[in-house]
Amino acid sequence: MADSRTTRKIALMGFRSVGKSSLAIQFVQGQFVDHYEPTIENTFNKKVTLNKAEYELLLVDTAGQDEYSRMPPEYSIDVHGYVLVYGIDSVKSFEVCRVLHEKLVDLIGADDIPIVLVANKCDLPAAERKVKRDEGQKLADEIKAVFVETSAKTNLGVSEVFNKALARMEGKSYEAINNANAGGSANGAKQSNSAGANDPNSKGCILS
Ligand SMILES: Nc1nc2c(ncn2[C@@H]2O[C@H](COP(=O)(O)OP(=O)(O)OP(=O)(O)O)[C@@H](O)[C@H]2O)c(=O)[nH]1
Ligand SMILES: [Mg+2]
Repeated sequence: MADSRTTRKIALMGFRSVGKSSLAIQFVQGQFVDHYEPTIENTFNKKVTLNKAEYELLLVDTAGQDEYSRMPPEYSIDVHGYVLVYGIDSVKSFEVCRVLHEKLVDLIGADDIPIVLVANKCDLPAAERKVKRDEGQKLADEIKAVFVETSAKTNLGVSEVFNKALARMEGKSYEAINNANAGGSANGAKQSNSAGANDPNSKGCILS
């Protein structure tokens, strides 16, 4: 069993303005900030539990990248998993995720990298959606990533992203976490259930 101070580092990456910081802030601080302030680099930390073991999650909130950005070598050191984010209203941001994955494979030299692919801004009206859910799922399958649709604005799927990332890094299934937490132990769920099918904001989004 992991000791109580096990630290796991997750890098949030993706094109500019897709909501990386908003996802981190929603997960850690439980709030949504409407105004946009480009990130240089920021870190957040939060304790979470997996199978009664406590982990310190360190989130590295990176500056937005594009297809030409150099992948900083430090993102291969001490980073245990990656959250690649695109906005469902931006095809460009979706394509950048594909390129970032290629760059990560080159940098790390392996293709079994723990990745969660996140389709953010799911609260936007259907008319603004430019990337279909199926396209997101297909890319996730191609890069062997877990796929989650989210809204940092409504908190849809946000905790699921980080819990699934941790489970993937630890080689455990997300269902195993749910079962472990269902027992109501004191160390149990720190996951929001607000992203479930009953969430009125979840309309149009199906969580994987
Ligand atoms: N509607 C909606 N807007 C969002 C969502 N997430 C983020 N935004 C908005 O999108 C803009 C960019 O959000 P950020 O979280 O700063 O994006 P970022 O990816 O961190 O941007 P960079 O740091 O420049 O790479 C802000 O105006 C947010 O309020 C979401 O889920 N839904
Ligand atoms: Mg940011």
